Amino acid sequence: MTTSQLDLTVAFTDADTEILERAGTRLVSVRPHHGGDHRAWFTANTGALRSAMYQHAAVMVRGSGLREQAELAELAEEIGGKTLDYNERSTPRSKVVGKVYTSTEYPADQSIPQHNESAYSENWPHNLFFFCAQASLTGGETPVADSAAVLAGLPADLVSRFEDKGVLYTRTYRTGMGLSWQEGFQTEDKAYVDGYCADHGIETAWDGDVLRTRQKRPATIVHPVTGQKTWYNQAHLFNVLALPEAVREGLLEICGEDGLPRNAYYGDGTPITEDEMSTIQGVYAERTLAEPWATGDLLMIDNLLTSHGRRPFTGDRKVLVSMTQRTDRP
Ligand SMILES: O=C(O)CCC(=O)C(=O)O
Repeated sequence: MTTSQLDLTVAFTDADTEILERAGTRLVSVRPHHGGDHRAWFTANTGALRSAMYQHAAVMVRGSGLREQAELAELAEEIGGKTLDYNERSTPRSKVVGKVYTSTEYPADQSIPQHNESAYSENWPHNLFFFCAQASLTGGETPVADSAAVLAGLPADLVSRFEDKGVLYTRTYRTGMGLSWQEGFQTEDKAYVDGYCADHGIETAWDGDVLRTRQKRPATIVHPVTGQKTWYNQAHLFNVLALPEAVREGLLEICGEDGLPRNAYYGDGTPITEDEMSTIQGVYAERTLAEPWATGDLLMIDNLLTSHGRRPFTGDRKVLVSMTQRTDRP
């Protein structure tokens, strides 16, 4: 990783700014001198924060001054636009207050692979605001990787196959393994699920209380403001090959391929090979930048331009998230 002072630094007022870079991924670390009035600092720097995110940078505001959990959604709304509920879920998260959620609740000794939030859905957020309410003892970073740099790093033939075919996401919702449909869609009403799926291009098949879905989505996206094309999908995360071998084999034995909680293929149903998976995982690994959290830090990212994940950790850790959608979304 290298450190540099780019033009971006001049954009922030009353702050020390450092830009960290690794293989096309940038993280702007900003330490505000807000003199106790952190909200005034955020208001004065809203334009700079937005512009930094558009320049493919994740922005880490050190010592943000946030005190109340609800403040996270207020700030997110001020900077990013309308705050969103976490719908069409793929991971467990708990609502803390209003549009503030815990980040994905996942075993502490495991990593969460890089991903663009909800890229498997039509309802993805533009911006993510992660707040560290309690830093872990060790590890627990939220790594970021630039999604245009990831696209540029992938072999052209793999990208063109994915762009031609898209990504097919398959899911089986059942109680006790992965998410139930009630948790995934936040309802007790099957008719609501059918309506939502019909409106969002998701095929459904019910078997009692077990729901299987299939949805095809693009592998890349063009950012509506910057015009940049990025690698924007969760094929490498949904694919069963992402799981440790023992877990994968156990799941396949119990559920069969058709009943896996989640899996991903090329859009025409062709399998994604082990080689292709390791190519994608390798490109992410080369471009990932992970900085330690301190309690009180706030990480902001443009979800179309920057992926995020989570490293294993020890000790208590509490990271909250609010997600927003630009109100002028095309
Ligand atoms: O806990 C974190 O740092 C991020 C977890 C995550 O990947 C998510 O909530 O989408």
